[in-house]
Amino acid sequence: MNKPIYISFKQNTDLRGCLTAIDSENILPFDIKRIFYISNLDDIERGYHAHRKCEQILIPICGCFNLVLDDGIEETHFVLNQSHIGVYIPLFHWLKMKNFSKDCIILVICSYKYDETEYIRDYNEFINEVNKMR
Ligand code: T46
Repeated sequence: MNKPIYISFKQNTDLRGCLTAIDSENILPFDIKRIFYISNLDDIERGYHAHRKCEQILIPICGCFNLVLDDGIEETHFVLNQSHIGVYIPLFHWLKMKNFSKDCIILVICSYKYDETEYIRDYNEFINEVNKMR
């Protein structure tokens, strides 16, 4: 099973501002099939699911939030507070997102189309499936 990791993207900063490029050929562990972004976040936690087929990279392009990833054995905590640093989420990792700043916008890069049947939204089912893979 792949491990979650921080991924840093190159920032091009000059007097005009900052441009961050996400180059799938050089940096990403998968081909991009879809992107979406999450904004207008409240204090309510999001996530509480895992993916069977869709790998993802989450990037806080504005503001900050906390991410917790659970591989069925242990939780790993990530602080996402820089617009050029994201976290790669492998398959079969239960994810929770919380502590969003008021200005937070999360860009999500995906390896797979939106398909509700590839989500695992029940934690006991997640544990059962992960244990079968070990
Ligand atoms: C994830 C985290 C980081 C769509 O119609 N199309 C889409 O491409 C997506 C991603 C979602 N939806 C619908 C499904 C739900 O009715 O949008 C609604 C909200 O989705 P959800 O409750 O899953 O939102 P989050 O923030 O808990 O999770 C989302 C993604 O769904 C998920 O893939 O890993 O962001």
